[in-house]
Amino acid sequence: MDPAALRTAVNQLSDDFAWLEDHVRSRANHELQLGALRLAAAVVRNVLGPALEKQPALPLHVAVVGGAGAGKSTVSNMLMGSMLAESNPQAGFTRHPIAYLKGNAEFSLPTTLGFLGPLRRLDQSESARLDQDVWQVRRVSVDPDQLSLLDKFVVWDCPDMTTWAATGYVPRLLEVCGLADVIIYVASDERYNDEVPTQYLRLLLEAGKTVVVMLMKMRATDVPAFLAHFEKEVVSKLPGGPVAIMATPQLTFEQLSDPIRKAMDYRVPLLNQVLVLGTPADAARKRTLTSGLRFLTEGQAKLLSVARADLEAMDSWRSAVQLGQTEFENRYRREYLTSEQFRRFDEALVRLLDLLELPGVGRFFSTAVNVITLPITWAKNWFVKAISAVKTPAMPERPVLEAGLAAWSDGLRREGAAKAQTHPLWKHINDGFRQGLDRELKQRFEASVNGFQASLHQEVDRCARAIYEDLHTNPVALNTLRGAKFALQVAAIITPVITLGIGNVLNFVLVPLAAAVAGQLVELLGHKYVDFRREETRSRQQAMMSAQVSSPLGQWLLQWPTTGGSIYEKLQHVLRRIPENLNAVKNVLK
Ligand SMILES: Nc1nc2c(ncn2[C@@H]2O[C@H](COP(=O)(O)OP(=O)(O)OP(=O)(O)O)[C@@H](O)[C@H]2O)c(=O)[nH]1
Ligand SMILES: [Mg+2]
Repeated sequence: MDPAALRTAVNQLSDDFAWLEDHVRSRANHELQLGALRLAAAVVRNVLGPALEKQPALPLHVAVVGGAGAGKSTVSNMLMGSMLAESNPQAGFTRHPIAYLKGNAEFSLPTTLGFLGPLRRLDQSESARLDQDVWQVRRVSVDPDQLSLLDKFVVWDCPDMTTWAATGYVPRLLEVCGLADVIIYVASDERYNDEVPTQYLRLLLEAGKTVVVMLMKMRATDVPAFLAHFEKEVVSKLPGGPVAIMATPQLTFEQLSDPIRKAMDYRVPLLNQVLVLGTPADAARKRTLTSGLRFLTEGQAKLLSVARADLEAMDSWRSAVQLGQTEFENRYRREYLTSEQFRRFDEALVRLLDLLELPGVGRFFSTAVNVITLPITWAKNWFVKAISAVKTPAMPERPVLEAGLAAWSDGLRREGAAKAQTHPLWKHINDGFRQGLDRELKQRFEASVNGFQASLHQEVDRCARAIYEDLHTNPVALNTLRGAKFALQVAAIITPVITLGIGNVLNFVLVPLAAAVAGQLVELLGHKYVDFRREETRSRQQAMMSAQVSSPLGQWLLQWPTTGGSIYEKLQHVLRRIPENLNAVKNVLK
């Protein structure tokens, strides 16, 4: 794949995740899944994108996250060794991500298009309280004699994790989480197992992020008990786990204002832990990339499951359409085809029997036989007429088809009305019927039925004609059949004569009778053959109707909600494209 195509794949991927998120935003109880989609898009933009562009591993990114007022800005200050991050008693103070970068760093932030997605970089320093979709960079001067992270890492102080409401600052937070190589999850003693931050922690672990937990603000004597408690109450219920759980007891004001010298006991272990995770940098970045890809590919079904309700609604629409189609086809067979006699075949039978008559002088024989069997044939015809029930004529074809269509369409309209409240797709269908979906269906039906009937008449005609024309073109078969018929009649005539002797008066009765029976036998075979062909034509007509009328209508109905630029068309598109693009990107990166 060429670089331009890859770039397109990455852009489409992050756009498609964003579209999906937008698509399900209005639904209730989807917040966690929306968060996962947002994180997925952020991983695509900030990890996959730079990797494809072969951006260097440095700088690595450490993001400091946690509940409101947990001590994130305080931990950020410990990490960078200065007081640049505003820690504030007001919970929810930090409102946008702030990147702390070494003042004279040899590295720079990624230059990939789409880096940090929808967030705008501020040109100048602003208060951490600025509540906008922005991020800013603050430069930190690093004392070369002190242990520092900033030779390798950018430290990101983030807004809190106390809500999933995507309308506020949550997208800013998740954007940086997607980027991060290491995440420090901060929890303070009073709220260490709050539900929402714990849900975030779970998501980060599910996404394969490398997480270090830092517990804050407890009394020094409580540290062991607190660590054990966190392990038992929170970590044991999570998938996988953080790489380390650390604690910083309540610091004094002096310690907070000079973490390098005065909070060394807590700062140094934390720095060492993060540095270990970032060494070597290439391996750390590779880990971020691999786990990001795993999250996106193995977790794909879960990520896309937000669209499950849509897919279920589409499935139930498909079932309703197919059910209607089957009933339409059955009705056609039941009400029309089974009673349709195809008169052309009766005519074909006459012509077939005619063809079996002997030509030339043989005609005299046939005529003679016909004459002597005439009274018996009359008697038989009269008898058959008397006992056979009057056949009900078939309903004309078109009204049957029209009634079938009306039932199909009505059924779907009723289903649409009944389910309109259950899912937007059904509402869309219900609206469609209100705006004339059934009229459009009828128009399509008319067009296809006209085409079908024209081709049908030709087909029935061809089949009926084939019954005798085939024999015309095959003189060997024709002569064999004629010969067989002749032999049968001769045998029927001479058998009584030989048996009774030529002078027996009974011959006057038995000879015509035997000749008539032989004639009837031939006629019966002809009937059977023509009926067989008639039945064949009936099946073929059913198949033709299905191919030319009911199937195209069914297909059109199935597609209807997903065409014409509807969101369901886009949804199908997105659900198909995400796996394709992921695969393409994965194949290049693995
Ligand atoms: N004395 C003392 N105060 C602390 C300690 N850790 C945090 N605090 C205070 O707790 C308050 C909240 O800390 P922050 O670091 O601002 O917390 P945060 O997680 O960044 O909060 P938001 O940005 O508002 O979400 C601040 O007033 C801090 O000074 C500590 O160890 N000792
Ligand atoms: Mg803060």
